[in-house]
Amino acid sequence: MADRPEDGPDYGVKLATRAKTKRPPLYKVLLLNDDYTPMEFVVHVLERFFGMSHAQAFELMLTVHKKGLAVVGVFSYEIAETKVALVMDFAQRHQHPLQCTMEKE
Ligand code: TYC
Repeated sequence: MADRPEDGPDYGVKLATRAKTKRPPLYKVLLLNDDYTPMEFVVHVLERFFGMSHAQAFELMLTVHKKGLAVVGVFSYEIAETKVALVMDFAQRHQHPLQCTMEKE
């Protein structure tokens, strides 16, 4: 503030110059390996719910099979939550123990 008496007292409060735009947090959706879910079922899940090609889905399924888990995608909270729910529901309806979870990035 300029030091003109007509401005009143200067309390030294710094005015914000820029609006703070915080990016919303992102969440990783993880697929976990198990010994019972058929490989073809996992490939189908990846194609159906994550828009992967057959080749991409097969490769990621093999990564989960070998390493125990893999990140399937990164999404906003709501989208990640929905994907996890859809996968878990689909697996349950087909009586497979496939597990899908989410984790803050
Ligand atoms: N391990 C399973 C099998 O040998 C295949 C599998 C892959 C299961 C990925 C789950 O997320 C998974 N049939």
